[in-house]
Amino acid sequence: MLTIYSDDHRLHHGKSELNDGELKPCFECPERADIILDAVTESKLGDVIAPDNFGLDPIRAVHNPGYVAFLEQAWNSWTATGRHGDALPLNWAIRGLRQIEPETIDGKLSYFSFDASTPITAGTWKAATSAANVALTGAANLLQGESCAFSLCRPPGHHAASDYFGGYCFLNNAAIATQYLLDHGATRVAVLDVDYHHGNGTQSIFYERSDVLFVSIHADPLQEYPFFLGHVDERGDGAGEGYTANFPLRWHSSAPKWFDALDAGLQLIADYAPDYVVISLGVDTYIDDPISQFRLETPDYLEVGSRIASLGLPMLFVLEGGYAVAEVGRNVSNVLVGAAAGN
Ligand code: 7XA
Ligand code: ZN
Repeated sequence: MLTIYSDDHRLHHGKSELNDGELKPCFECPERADIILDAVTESKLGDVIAPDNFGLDPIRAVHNPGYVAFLEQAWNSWTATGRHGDALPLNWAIRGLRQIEPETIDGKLSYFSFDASTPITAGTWKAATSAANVALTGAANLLQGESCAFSLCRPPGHHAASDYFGGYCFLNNAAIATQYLLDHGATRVAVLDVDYHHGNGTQSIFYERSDVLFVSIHADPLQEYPFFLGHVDERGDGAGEGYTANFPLRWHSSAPKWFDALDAGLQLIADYAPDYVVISLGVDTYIDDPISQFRLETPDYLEVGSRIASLGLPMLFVLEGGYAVAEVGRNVSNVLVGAAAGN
């Protein structure tokens, strides 16, 4: 299995996020990627390569150009106002408020975001575009015949929609890779999101399309972040009706219950018969994850990988969440080892 990685992820290092009513050190930190890379290397999964640069076109194929321009400029606009610390939004245009893009950076941060957990720093744009290139390089290798690749993306992506950021995500790496596969010969791609949190960004990007099947297993949005998407009755719209499948599970759901949902999701993917499967790989389903409430344990991740590989399809794993820093490396590498063994 090929791994794609870039040191550029270190350029994004937020200081704090709003959590439990306090500004706390960001859970999504550079150390995560370093530890995962070490575990992947120790597991002798295969070559680790640097990403190619695909430019902005594949990013603009998924994200609104105005949003991309905002992200590119955000740090400069923020510091031009005399601020030096990380940029965070202050309020949001909820019910009854108008969706008109403001002129100032503070207004734009609010307009283009949905939480206060996702600081923009000096290196965020460079790191986010590099993560997109890491995902795209994985996709390009699949198109060239590779059966399985791991894009070690940081910052993650699945909460980022066409025109908003949040949940530690700026550019939707999995969606960008998926669109690239479709633009280069694939007819159908399945996205399987096994992160603890619902992939609201990915769902909304592909919600009205039948060329992407989006399947997600996640904590019930009635209880858990991102709260406002991920219910079972969200099944797609228009041409996309029937091409979104959500498996929300209650807090503290057992591992067997989680695996039942995985099997049901895999059956949908098998029936869809896609050319490729893109897996949004979060391991914040882990029992000791500091911000999550599921119960998977380290050996379970081998089984996650081997069940996904049983589809017998080319697979691109794209890193999302997982914050139990001491175990995140082994948990991710176990999925990949399980997938490689079953491949
Ligand atoms: O998959 N998404 C994540 O892991 C990020 C969840 C963000 C929660 C925000 C808590 N302050
Ligand atoms: Zn997550």
